[in-house]
Amino acid sequence: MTVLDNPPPPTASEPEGSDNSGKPIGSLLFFGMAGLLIALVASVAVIGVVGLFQDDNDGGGDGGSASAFSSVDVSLTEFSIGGNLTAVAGDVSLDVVNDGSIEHNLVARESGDKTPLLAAGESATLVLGSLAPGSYELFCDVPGHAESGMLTDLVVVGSGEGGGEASGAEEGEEEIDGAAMDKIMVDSMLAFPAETEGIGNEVLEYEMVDGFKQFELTAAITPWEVSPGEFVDAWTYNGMVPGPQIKVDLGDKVRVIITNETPLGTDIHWHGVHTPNSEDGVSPFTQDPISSGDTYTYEFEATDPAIGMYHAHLHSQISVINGMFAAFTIGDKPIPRGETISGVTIPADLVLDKEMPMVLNDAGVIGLTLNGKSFPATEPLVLEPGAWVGIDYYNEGLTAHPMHMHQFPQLVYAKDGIALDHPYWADTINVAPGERYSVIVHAEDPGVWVWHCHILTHVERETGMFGMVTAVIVQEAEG
Ligand SMILES: [Cu+2]
Repeated sequence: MTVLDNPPPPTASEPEGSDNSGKPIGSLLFFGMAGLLIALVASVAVIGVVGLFQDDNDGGGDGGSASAFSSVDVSLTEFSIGGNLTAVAGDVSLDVVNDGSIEHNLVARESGDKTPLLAAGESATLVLGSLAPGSYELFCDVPGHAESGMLTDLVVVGSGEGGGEASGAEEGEEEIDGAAMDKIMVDSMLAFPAETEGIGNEVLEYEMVDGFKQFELTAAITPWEVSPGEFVDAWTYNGMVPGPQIKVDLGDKVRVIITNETPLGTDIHWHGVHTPNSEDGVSPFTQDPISSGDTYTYEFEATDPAIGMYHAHLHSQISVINGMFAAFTIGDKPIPRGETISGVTIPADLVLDKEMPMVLNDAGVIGLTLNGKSFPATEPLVLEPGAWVGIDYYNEGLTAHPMHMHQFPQLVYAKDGIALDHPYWADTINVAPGERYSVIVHAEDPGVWVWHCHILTHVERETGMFGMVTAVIVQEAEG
């Protein structure tokens, strides 16, 4: 269901809803994203014009000629395998370029042939030998990458075949159907915002027991709808991705009881939170692993302010990237009220109209996501004009993400929960794994303002927009 199909009435009293954005959203979103769209069409066009050609001496009469030779350009990015992945039966080789920002390789499933691990910008040729018509699976075998999207098929057709995408490739060049690609992209964008089951980051309730704020967590593998209709087996705390937020006050005594229903041992590390060494959650150094089926209790006093995270430490490359991560906050955030930064004065009596955690991930079964959801299932930030909003970025993934907000500068006032002596305004904030950046934004201008990771392959692929995109939606002022 798109917003255009079924616009619900705007509801001024419920600015947080993801489905109250009203009829103009689709068209506004389209124009707001026009730049991205153009960038995508241009980049895919480059990828699309690949050399699917045959030797001159393949005279056309002999459909299965062994002289046919296809060289196919393949582009590796986080996390997809791009290019016009078709070839003519005969000798096939792949010219593989790592256009991403981290290491990848390319493996042919059937033969096991593979390129070396390619650093960003490196290339290699993968010679596959003589291939009969059929489908040949290609993937990146860096752990987690195939699951995140780096899995595709090379389609090999007979040289006399006219079907499919190879039909226009007679004289060595593939025709690009630009209108069809435009439609795929625009349709994918107009699906925003889409509803899915499950919302992460719910604030976790506690009980007061023996003077402790006592929180309970269950770690388990549970279904999670990452994008509309796409359910994955996520590793979750209390069934949600990101896990529930824990918020306590300075000086609180904190008790967290975790029951481990995952098949692996686990622990909880309080990332960016001051604790006694015994509570640091790094088995086997500070505790034994919490075996599958066991329950374990952490206790510490919240002695220092924190804008932190909690996540598993043992087997983190499985459990964390698959969903076991969440926000942990101690005390008030050090917003620079009354200060003037680059000529802009923050009101001394500023009260935030809304706060939003923005947890980034890019790997495992969760993949490229904002708060556990891939576009168009990402939640928009819906605001009244003139609203002040606080956003805390947390990166629980494997690579950095430059988070760009259209129109509104973001005032960065804390890094990893530590107040900056010199806060600064920025429209793009590069958040590396493990980092947290805390910002406030003054959203003055109505409209749909796209908010996304600026690694463009983290937001678009040939099947349309996906991944790390959402929008700030500032509603029209009430007349
Ligand atoms: Cu990114």
